[in-house]
Amino acid sequence: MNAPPRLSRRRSVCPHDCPSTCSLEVEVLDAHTIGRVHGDPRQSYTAGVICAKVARYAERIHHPDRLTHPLIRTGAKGDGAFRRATWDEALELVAQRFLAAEAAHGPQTVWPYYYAGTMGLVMRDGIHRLRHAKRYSGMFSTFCTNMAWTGFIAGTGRLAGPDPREMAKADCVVIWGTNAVHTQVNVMTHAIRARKERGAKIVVVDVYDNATMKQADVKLLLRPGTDGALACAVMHVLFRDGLADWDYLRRYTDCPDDLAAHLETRGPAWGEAITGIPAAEIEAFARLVGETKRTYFRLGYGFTRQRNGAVNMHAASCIAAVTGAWQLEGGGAFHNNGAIYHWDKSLIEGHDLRDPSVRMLDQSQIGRVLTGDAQALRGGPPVTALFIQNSNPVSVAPEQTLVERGFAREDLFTVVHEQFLTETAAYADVVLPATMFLEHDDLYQGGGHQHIQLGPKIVEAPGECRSNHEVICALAERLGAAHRGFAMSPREIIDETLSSSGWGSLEALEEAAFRDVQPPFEAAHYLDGFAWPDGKFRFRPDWTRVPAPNAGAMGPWQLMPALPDHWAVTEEATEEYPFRLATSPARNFLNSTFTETPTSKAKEERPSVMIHPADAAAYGIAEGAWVALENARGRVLVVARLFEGVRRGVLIAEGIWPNAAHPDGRGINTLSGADQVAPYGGAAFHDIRVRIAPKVPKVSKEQV
Ligand SMILES: Nc1nc2c(c(=O)[nH]1)N[C@H]1C(S)=C(S)[C@@H](COP(=O)(O)OP(=O)(O)OC[C@H]3O[C@@H](n4cnc5c(=O)[nH]c(N)nc54)[C@H](O)[C@@H]3O)O[C@H]1N2
Ligand SMILES: Nc1nc2c(c(=O)[nH]1)N[C@H]1C(S)=C(S)[C@@H](COP(=O)(O)OP(=O)(O)OC[C@H]3O[C@@H](n4cnc5c(=O)[nH]c(N)nc54)[C@H](O)[C@@H]3O)O[C@H]1N2
Ligand code: SF4
Ligand SMILES: [Mo]
Repeated sequence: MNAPPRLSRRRSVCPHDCPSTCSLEVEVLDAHTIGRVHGDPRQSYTAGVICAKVARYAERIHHPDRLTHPLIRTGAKGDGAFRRATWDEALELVAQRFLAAEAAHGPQTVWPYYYAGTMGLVMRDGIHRLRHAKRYSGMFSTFCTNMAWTGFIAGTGRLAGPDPREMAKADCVVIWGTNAVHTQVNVMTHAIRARKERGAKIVVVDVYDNATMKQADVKLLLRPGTDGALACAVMHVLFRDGLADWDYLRRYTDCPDDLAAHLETRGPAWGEAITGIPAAEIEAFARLVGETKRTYFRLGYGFTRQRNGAVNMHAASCIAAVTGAWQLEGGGAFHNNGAIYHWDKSLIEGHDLRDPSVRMLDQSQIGRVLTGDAQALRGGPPVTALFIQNSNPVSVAPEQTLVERGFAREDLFTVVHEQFLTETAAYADVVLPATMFLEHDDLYQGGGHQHIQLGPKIVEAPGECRSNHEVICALAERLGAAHRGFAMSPREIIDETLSSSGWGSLEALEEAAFRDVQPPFEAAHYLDGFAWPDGKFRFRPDWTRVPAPNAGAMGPWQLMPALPDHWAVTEEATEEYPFRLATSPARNFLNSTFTETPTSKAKEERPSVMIHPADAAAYGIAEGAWVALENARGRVLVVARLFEGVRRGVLIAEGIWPNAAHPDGRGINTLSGADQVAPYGGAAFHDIRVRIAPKVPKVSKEQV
């Protein structure tokens, strides 16, 4: 009889783009193989709990389709025909083509493109060092955080808030516009602890009765893009009924009298007309948060993916200032802890080489950039060479019709460094195989908590995979880019970055695996004042001066309301396009990641759309039928799911499926727009108007 394999458990961090950034314990079977992945109970935010898709990570890391050696295209663009190549041949070809493109059009014709496949600071952000050294085009990141961060900072002045573990000490937890059960399961751990131990109420605000709302005591189901109206109507009631904390307002906020006066005309009936939530439910919610001072507002990203998203985030964060919830343990508003880490990224990103005159191209407008839109190109040269790490734009970027047309260009040279042959990689001229997080060393911060964590290399990568850092350094050498960071190991970079940021050494972090850097209570609750020069929370933000990660106002920012309001700039339904579509996250996928793993695919079944049964009846649509959603940007086929938990006129399509999973090859982002949301850009992925095509399309078995 064979002895069972000896298990060792190694500590790591989940690298995925998820606010939970869980501490992990990984079962290691041998130098190449892992078993189950567990949440580390020693890290108090993870508290031993992780999502199912990462618990079964063995399916992804040991997937038979992983890329294990470089590939060079032999077929037409996008058809996925490649031959095997050596690293030397592939890197030589890339360098030669990048240098030729630069000679023909100048360095800005090369566009390094990336996002958050891994959130490790070394592997994610090292690409900046290469682009600064070469003066390649920059990228203005707009997929995810712009409206949310800008809207939150508008009030507080700082991207930070009360310790997320305090959710467990709240008497009411308001989970607003985040489907935490799908997207950041640990929020539920702490919220449910508050309910169990303190009888706390859990309120969920969303546009459908999603997995999180199913666990709520109070469900607030609103129309997409109307959260500002809900927040205003709630604050109206608080002022009207004497539930506003005037001592707090006078001491800590900029213009409470103006706000109270402004809200006089924005009561529950006004709120009902805009949000669709009955006035009595708005009143009850207002009373709950007004009488429960220890209310923790956990504000998510989802409700900000609207053209008025920044205004809505700011409005929601204002409620805690009106009730004075910020003062108490378990009270206040939290979105993300980005500001507490104060990283010195100069080594990782090569800041000493930065040239501020180099153009920044909008990540979400990649379709427009690649199809030669002069405005998107900022009047500069065409992009003729792309270098992609950590992102799958042919699936995740809006305006997919343009994106694919751009990637199909014969005069575009595309390099994709990937773990799988994604739909983006299938368009590449050169594909390079990438390591996964357990196969390289990296450093992580928690967005939804307060830990710095180390993810060391614990298994060998398959085949010839190389890490992002290795590829960046190898390219730098061939492209004549010089910086001392290109000659350092990831461990050396981690050590120096930790110490220059004031967080000790690699050795110390290695021993502990993570470090809790929660700021003191007074600072986290802004008891010493908010992070503006006068220390006051801003009800009246200066939208042009909100410190945002990227400079320069965008979108129709001049039209933004001065005080919290319903700002009617969303892609409203019309007679021609009578439905509002949100493209909410699927539980078993993470953006387009995990769409390759068998269990996730099986659990999600098919690309589908949730539709209210009365709307379905009006169109003669039966459960399980294929329907075509259309707008001015294109058309997408999905399976209808009849669902009572969505308002009439609203459609929900969960998940970013591969385009090829849709019968005619058009994915959900065919329908989303890439116009820049005010005031600092961003993509409105849940703010889409569509119609249901009158003719039900015929879908043959082979197409599915
Ligand atoms: N399983 C899974 N986990 C994920 C991801 C995933 O795709 N799948 N994505 C990861 C990434 S990159 C991120 S940024 C985070 C994001 O995580 P979240 O903060 O949860 O944001 P979203 O996933 O965009 O959407 C959350 C919810 O917002 C709702 N919503 C849409 N429009 C509105 C609105 O106008 N008002 C309100 N109140 N709600 C609205 C959606 O229906 C959805 O239920 O999750 C991460 N985790
Ligand atoms: N319709 C719709 N579209 C959306 C959204 C939505 O809610 N609805 N959400 C948007 C949001 S919030 C975001 S953040 C974006 C996400 O967009 P992306 O950042 O592009 O996210 P993923 O689709 O997860 O793709 C990440 C890719 O990186 C690869 N990868 C992972 N680790 C590494 C590594 O170490 N090295 C290299 N070279 N590659 C690696 C993975 O294999 C994967 O293919 O999508 C956006 N698109
Ligand atoms: S919940 Fe998020 S951070 Fe935690 S394991 Fe899952 S994907 Fe990773
Ligand atoms: Mo995201």
